[in-house]
Amino acid sequence: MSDTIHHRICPLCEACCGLEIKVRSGQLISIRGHEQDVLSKGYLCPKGVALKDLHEDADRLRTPLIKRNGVHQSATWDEAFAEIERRLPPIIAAHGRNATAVVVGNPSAHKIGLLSYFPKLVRALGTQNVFSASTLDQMPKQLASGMMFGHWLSIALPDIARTQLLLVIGANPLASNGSMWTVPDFKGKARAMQARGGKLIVIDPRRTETAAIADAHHFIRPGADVFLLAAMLHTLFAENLVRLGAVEIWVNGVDEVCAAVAPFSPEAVTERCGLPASTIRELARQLAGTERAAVYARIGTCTQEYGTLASWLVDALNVLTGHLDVPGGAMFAKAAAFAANTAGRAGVGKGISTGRHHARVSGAPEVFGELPITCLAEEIETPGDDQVRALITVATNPVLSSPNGPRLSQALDSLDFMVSLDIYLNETTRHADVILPGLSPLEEMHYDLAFPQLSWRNHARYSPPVLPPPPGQPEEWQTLLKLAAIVKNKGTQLDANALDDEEFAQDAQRLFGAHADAVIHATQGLRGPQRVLDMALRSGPYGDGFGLKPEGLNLAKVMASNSSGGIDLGALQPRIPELLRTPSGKIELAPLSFIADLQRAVADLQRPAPDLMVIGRRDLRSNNSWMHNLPLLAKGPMRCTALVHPIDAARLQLSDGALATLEAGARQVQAQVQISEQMMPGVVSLPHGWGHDLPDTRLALAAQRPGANLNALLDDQLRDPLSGNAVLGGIAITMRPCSGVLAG
Ligand SMILES: Nc1nc2c(c(=O)[nH]1)N[C@H]1C(S)=C(S)[C@@H](COP(=O)(O)OP(=O)(O)OC[C@H]3O[C@@H](n4cnc5c(=O)[nH]c(N)nc54)[C@H](O)[C@@H]3O)O[C@H]1N2
Ligand SMILES: Nc1nc2c(c(=O)[nH]1)N[C@H]1C(S)=C(S)[C@@H](COP(=O)(O)OP(=O)(O)OC[C@H]3O[C@@H](n4cnc5c(=O)[nH]c(N)nc54)[C@H](O)[C@@H]3O)O[C@H]1N2
Ligand code: SF4
Ligand SMILES: [Mo]
Repeated sequence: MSDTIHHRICPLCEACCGLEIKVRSGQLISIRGHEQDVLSKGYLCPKGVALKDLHEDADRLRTPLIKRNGVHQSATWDEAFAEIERRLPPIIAAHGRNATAVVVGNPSAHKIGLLSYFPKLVRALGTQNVFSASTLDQMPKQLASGMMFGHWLSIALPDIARTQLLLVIGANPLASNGSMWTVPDFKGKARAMQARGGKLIVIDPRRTETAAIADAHHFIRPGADVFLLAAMLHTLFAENLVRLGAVEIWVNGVDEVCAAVAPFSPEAVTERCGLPASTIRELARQLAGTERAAVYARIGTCTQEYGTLASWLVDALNVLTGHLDVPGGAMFAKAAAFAANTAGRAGVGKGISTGRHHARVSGAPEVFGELPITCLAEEIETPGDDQVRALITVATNPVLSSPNGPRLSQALDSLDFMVSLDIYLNETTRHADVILPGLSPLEEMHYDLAFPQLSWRNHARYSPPVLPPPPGQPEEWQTLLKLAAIVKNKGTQLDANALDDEEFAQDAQRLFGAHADAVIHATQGLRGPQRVLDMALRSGPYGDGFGLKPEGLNLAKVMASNSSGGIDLGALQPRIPELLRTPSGKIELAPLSFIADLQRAVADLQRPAPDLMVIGRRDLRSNNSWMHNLPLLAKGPMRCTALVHPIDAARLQLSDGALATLEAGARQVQAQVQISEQMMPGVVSLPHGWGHDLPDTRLALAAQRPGANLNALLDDQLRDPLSGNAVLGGIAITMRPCSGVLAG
């Protein structure tokens, strides 16, 4: 039988590479980069190749599991839904809607079925207890961008194709392949920038892979970015370097920012940052003095107690150096579908708000419809009205990915009922009473709902399924609709497609009012996420307007471009004021809550550095907590090591390769020491997502070399107060040698 070639966007990380997949007789033969892909041009990383391992992994779940007498047993879909119907609605009937909670995780961002249908489950549940990995990750960036530009996903990205200076703070795209910035082959693009005379500068407590190719790298004390950024702004004002450039007439609040950063002279912050005042001034001058420049900051600056402030000041720097919304600066993508910043009236909007409700136990405010995920354990543990008794998890493994995992694990055990939509029986789903598996990514269609809003270049790409799904196994959007129906007491017998027709009709009515029938007619023959996508593309900024603009995009056209690598919609274009959705129609440079929170940083200027702090790390061959079971990625040296500077190692009598105990308060983990000059003295780096040594999981390969769970060490009570984001770095620890042998 002859080989067939398929083209599929990789769903594993934000780079969204186009892959070329060879299939013979239903078997995967090879996976490589798709040279013609308009976004990634043939680039891929080892994880993309490992999609074959994922597809073939014997531990990946292919049937539902029901826990009976403490043991997970295979079940049919009918049995699984029946069990959920038997147990979940009575809990809601007895204790109310807030007795349920949902948590959704990172892979859902890469699944159109999950991302577009999860909100339907949330609406059906009607609970305020909605949690996600966003509060372990980018919520500060979304909050800052939302307050400044008016929508949660209006994120400014470096226009790397044209910039001459890129300042990267707390991100390591050479390992992560970019985040809140879809930029496949960052390294190639950075090298091209350097080849045309541009400079890459990295600020990170570790000399990372990205720092290693940079023109300059500066260590910073973990958690001190807000001080550095405020001092750079201070320098701009003090040295009369502020210029607003193209967005000048669209900015509110310059004077307020000037006043707010007054306490943060470079001299005042130098100790706190671990950076000389002269370096801070020089960075500000370089940024102001380079015509095409951008500041990009990511998870290192978000997962800290000043996450929102740091994210805000990054864009304040972009604005005040005249680099926002200009070629070569920090620009906004214009996605073909699903972007709120292309919907409705251009240039003005409702803006965003937070705190529409609060977490019952901690009082933490709602942000973007969610509560901080680090509140989940206490919401389950604490008795009272609205105590969480039933939980649905969707593509998430917070026992490993969220701080104080062991506490959460215990809390999950105390639930009355738990359902997980997940493809593995892992550290979190082992607590579930019912597990409902999704398909292999290669058995699903794909269109990135979020990432074209964050891409280095505008585009539209669609992937059909590479392989047919196993007979009888629903797609995840269908499973979500069935769950929603159960919660709404509609029973288990309703057909998912009929439920979908009903939902779509409602969505069309909400979005298109009097034209709803025409939209339903125009999209007939489609269903599920495909139909949602066609509607979004056709009504989007490049769309055919359901026939009004025949040259415009629709699903059929995007589908037809699959083998030629998708549709290129060009380089980033200036979008202000059209993109803005703030009530003022301006960029809000000085949101009141941010200015107020900056007082916290003023009070904290003198805090001495702890002797030792821990930060996180990513590795190209790993992906948060769930890809350690794939042979291609698992081979090679142990990646879950604690990097320690030689000075610290000598001081603490730690030797390379030996086991050490890391301790923070009452929490501790054991990890293998790796002595490394990459580290800033006083800082230790340990990756997250490890710790596969818990019982009752089904991850045979991962369990052979489990690694240490960094999140068993971290405190679930530490949050950025504005965004609710967890603090994952800069935590004070102690470290000492420990006798013992490490598996693997
Ligand atoms: N200390 C520390 N902790 C961190 C971080 C850090 O830097 N330091 N990073 C944080 C960040 S940025 C993030 S995003 C979170 C991630 O945390 P989570 O969102 O919880 O993601 P993972 O831990 O990767 O778990 C993903 C889950 O999805 C399942 N899964 C994979 N594919 C599918 C699918 O197609 N369908 C379904 N239904 N399930 C699927 C996997 O089996 C696994 O259970 O971790 C955070 N945790
Ligand atoms: N291979 C791989 N790729 C991934 C993932 C993965 O697990 N593996 N996860 C994906 C996910 S969910 C995300 S969110 C992205 C994240 O993508 P990135 O933001 O690029 O994440 P990291 O590689 O963890 O880089 C964060 C950097 O911040 C530094 N840092 C830590 N604390 C501080 C601090 O206080 N200040 C400063 N300035 N720097 C600090 C760390 O040393 C690290 O180098 O990666 C995605 N891509
Ligand atoms: S960088 Fe790797 S994991 Fe990320 S999308 Fe590309 S191939 Fe997939
Ligand atoms: Mo993330």
